[in-house]
Amino acid sequence: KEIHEEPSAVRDTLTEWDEVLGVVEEIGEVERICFVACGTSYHASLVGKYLFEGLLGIPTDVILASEFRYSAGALNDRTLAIFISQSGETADTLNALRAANSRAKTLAIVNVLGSSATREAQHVLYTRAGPEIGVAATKTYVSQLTVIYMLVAAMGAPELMDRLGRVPEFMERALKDEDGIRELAATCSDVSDFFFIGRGFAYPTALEGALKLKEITYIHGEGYAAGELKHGPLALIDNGVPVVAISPPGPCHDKTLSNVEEVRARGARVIGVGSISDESLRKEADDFIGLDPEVDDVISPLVYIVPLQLLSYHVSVERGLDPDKPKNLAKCVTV
Ligand code: F1P
Repeated sequence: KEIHEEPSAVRDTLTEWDEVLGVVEEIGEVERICFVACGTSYHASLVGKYLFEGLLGIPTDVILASEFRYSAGALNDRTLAIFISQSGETADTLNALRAANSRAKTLAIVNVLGSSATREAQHVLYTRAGPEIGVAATKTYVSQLTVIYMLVAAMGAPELMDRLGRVPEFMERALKDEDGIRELAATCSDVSDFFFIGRGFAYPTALEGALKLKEITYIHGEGYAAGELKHGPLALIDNGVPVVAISPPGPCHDKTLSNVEEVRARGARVIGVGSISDESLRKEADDFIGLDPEVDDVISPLVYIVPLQLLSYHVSVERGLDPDKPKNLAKCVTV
C-alpha cells in the first residue's frame, strides 16, 4: 500500500515549494554541505551529495550518524549540516544534531510533525508522506529525496522543478508493471545472495535496493558501485547469482553495461533495470524491468527505486514473511 502511495507522497511534498524557498533564504550563504543520517535516510543523503556537487558544485560530505562522533566533517558557520530522519527520533541522528548545533547551520528533514529533531534543529522541512506503518521505509524515502531535490532547485538549479513535476506520473507507470515483478520474484525467492550494482545516481539506488531486500526478505543483498566489482566482489559472482543492474540513460550507461558483461561472463543472472527502449541492456539481461525513457540518471533515484521496492516486497511474500514487520528492526531506533 505504501509503495503505491509514492506518487501522491511526492505530489504532496512538491507543494512545499514556498517553505523550501523560505528556509533557503533564512539559511543564507552556504559553502559546504554535510548530510547526517542512518539507514534509508543515509541513502537519500547520498543522492543529495551527487546533486549538490554535480549540479551546484558545493562540496558535500555524507556521514553515518553513528560515526559522526568519530568524524564530523568540516563544520563551521558556512556549513549547512542536514539531518535526515523519517521519525525525527533516531538516537544517533539526534546526538549528532545536538553536537552540530553550536558549530554549523542545521536543517532537519523529517516526516513526523513535532518530533525531537524538528524541535532541536535551527531549520526544518517536512516530507509530506503521511504516516508510514511499514517498518522498512518506502514512501518516506522518495519524499525525502523530493525535499532534497527541491532544496537543490531552490539553491541554484530551478530547472529541476519541471522535471520533478513529472515524477509522480513516471512512478505510476512503473507501478503498473507490478504483475511482471511478482512473476520475477517467484523465480528468485529461494536464492541466498543478491547483488545490486549501479554508477553515479544509480549507486545510492543500488544500496537502497539491497537494504530493502535485507530488511524484509532476510536474503543477503549487497549494493555495490558497479566499477568497484573488479576490486574484490567479482569473486562472489557465480552461476545463477542474481545481479540487479541499474542503468538509467545518462553518462554512466555504457560503463555499467561493460560491468554487466563482466558479471554475465561469470554466470550471473542479470536483472536489468533501465529505459524501456534500452535494447543494449535488454540484450545482456536475463530479465528486464523497463522504465519510462524520459527518466534520465539525475531523476532516476526517485523512479528506479519503485520496482526494487516491489521486488523485495514480492520476494518477502513468496517466502511467507510479513513485509511490514521485519524481524530485528524497529520503526524508530531510539537507543
Ligand atoms: C532510520 C532507519 C530507517 C529504517 C528503520 C530503522 O530511521 O534506519 O531507515 O527503515 O525504520 O531506522 P529514521 O532516522 O529515518 O527515522
